[in-house]
Amino acid sequence: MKVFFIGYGQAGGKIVDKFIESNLRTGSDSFRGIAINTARTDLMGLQHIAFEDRVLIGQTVVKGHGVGTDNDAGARITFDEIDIIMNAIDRKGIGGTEAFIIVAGLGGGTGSGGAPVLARYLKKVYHEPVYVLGMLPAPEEGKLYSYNAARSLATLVNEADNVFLFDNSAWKNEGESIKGAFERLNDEIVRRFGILFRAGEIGAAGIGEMVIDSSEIINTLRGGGISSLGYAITELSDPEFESERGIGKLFRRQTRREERPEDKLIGEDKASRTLSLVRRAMLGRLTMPCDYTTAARALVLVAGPPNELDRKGIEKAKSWVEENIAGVEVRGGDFPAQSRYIAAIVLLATITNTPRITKLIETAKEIKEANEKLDEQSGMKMDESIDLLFE
Ligand SMILES: Nc1nc2c(ncn2[C@@H]2O[C@H](COP(=O)(O)OP(=O)(O)O)[C@@H](O)[C@H]2O)c(=O)[nH]1
Ligand SMILES: [Mg+2]
Repeated sequence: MKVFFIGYGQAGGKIVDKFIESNLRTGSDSFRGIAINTARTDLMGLQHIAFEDRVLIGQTVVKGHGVGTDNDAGARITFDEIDIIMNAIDRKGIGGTEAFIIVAGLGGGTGSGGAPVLARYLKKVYHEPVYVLGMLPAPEEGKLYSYNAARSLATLVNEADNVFLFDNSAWKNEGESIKGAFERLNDEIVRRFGILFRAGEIGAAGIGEMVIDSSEIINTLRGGGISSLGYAITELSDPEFESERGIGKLFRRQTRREERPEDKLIGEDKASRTLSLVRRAMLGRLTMPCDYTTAARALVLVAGPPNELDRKGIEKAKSWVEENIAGVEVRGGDFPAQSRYIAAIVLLATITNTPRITKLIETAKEIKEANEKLDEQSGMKMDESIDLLFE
């Protein structure tokens, strides 16, 4: 799929920077991207997004120093300077774009407040779907971050065509600081969503049996709401490695064959390997932990060397996913890629009943009530401005 990324705020910019890097590394032309921020230093820290594609907004208001955790300010500045942003997108050129993806951390200020406003404008101006890839804050970041994330998410599900979530708190390790985890988490994000967003790309690795095209991703996401992604890989045995071994080759080869049935996978075996990989992807840790049985639609994608993938495995995996989710629409295909690994992703689209989001909304309500008490005391209304923008 040809994707136009807009990295909004610090987290968004860093992650889009990595998507662009992966594009440069693989020689693909599927991704293009720009970064938008109120903080100059965040933009300066990027490495792969071209300088002319880094857009500083709110200069007259915050003078390049960012909005902190004030997502009202993030929304207002975006609203006031939407022309600057839309011009930057135009200048980059949207030719061939099949989807816009706004990437933002939902707990902060610039991305949290700005992403919903930008989503609304993009939808007004362009026909292509507008998706958001949002990162949820960890509770330890503080209640204000949860509050921001809840407000941003509530608005985003109305403005965007679908919201992919990644829950920072589910992905950081015990004892690891959230800041220390970001590099690693960003790699996990780009690895998973990179496969999904690249699906349908015709690469050097040949033609797959069942290559999916962008419209299948778009149709899977049509229900809107919130979506989550599962991922698993398996390593293929390496025949070159084996032939490099000298003495005892014969013996070793025989035992290896017994130990590593993957060496000679054919037909049925290949299919069950695909099925078990897809099961691992869906039952393992999802980008947004959720009850997969609530998903309205799903998409299964298996990436690897074409001779290791087969139609039957993907069909089996699709049926298995269909038996396990709420809806009956399960799409799927393969993605030829020259690799020592086979990777599977399962997109669970339009999920409901996520305890993490229920918790987030509870925290937000507590804060809202506390704020209202403060408002009464001070005679000011704190919670009006962002809501006003969307009435
Ligand atoms: N996964 C991930 N999350 C991040 C990263 N940086 C910040 N975040 C999250 O995003 C939220 C917003 O932070 P930030 O992007 O700095 O805010 P903004 O610049 O005002 O949009 C934080 O509360 C974190 O939960 C990052 O590099 N990776
Ligand atoms: Mg920041």
